[in-house]
Amino acid sequence: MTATHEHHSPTAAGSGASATAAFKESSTRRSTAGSSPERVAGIVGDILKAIDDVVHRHDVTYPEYQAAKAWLMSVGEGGEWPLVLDVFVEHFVEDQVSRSQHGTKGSIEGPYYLPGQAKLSAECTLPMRPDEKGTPLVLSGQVRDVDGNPLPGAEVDIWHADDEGYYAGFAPHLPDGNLRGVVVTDDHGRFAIRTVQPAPYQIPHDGPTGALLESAGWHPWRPAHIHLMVRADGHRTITTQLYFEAGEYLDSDVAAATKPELVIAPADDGAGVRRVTYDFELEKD
Ligand code: MBD
Ligand code: FE
Repeated sequence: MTATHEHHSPTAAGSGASATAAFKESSTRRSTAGSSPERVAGIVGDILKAIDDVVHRHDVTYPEYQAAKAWLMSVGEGGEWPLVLDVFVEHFVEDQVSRSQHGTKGSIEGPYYLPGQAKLSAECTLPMRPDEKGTPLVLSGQVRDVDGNPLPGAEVDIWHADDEGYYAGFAPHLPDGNLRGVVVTDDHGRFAIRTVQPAPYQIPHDGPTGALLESAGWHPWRPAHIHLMVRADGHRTITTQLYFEAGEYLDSDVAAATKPELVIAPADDGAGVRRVTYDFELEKD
């Protein structure tokens, strides 16, 4: 079979299982620091009260309760909890955390971050297939602290979907590490990353998350985006995403994770390469 579309569409269950495994591997995400019985009771108690409020306001019936229960079970069985939570809930948490964050705006991490990617020098091309499709894109910029001092040796950890909207590590046809890398800034804190423009991302529609979207009449799309995690010693890591001006679904992101400050406008350089600069500002720990 030739390298065309259908045969390599990853399944919801496949990418869900990969996302679940990736999350479980990262122990740093499960710190219980700051927890106490009072805090658990307060937070969980208020979540239950919010559900109570919804049940009353919508006069929820037993069949609806049983349908919700069946759906929640299928989300677990399909390994789609990382997807469901990061699409529908993470943006609330990110919004709250960002209130105490200075410098570059953050956005949600989503389910497809994989640590430990290839370290690349400041001026680099992301790992890609020899025939990688998509418009060439060069993202360059500088990492600085909030006082404007450059941060040499900072890490720009970048990952994004390919020209068909698929992520390496979550779609079996893609080589590991494709369109992912950890770029180390130069002596002036600068970087220049060559890659290809990602396509909008469609939430897998053959599993329970897709079924919910369909039942609610909501579309399954995220606008095209590039994920970044920018780290420097002694500074607060920024997890964010960049979006493209005039991109489809910018105003209706199913994951509600766009911010006007994160929209870039690459310009064609006359040789078929789109170029854009974006600088990152990190606050001290
Ligand atoms: C993605 O690529 C993503 O960024 C989010 C937040 C959810 C699902 C897929
Ligand atoms: Fe994404």
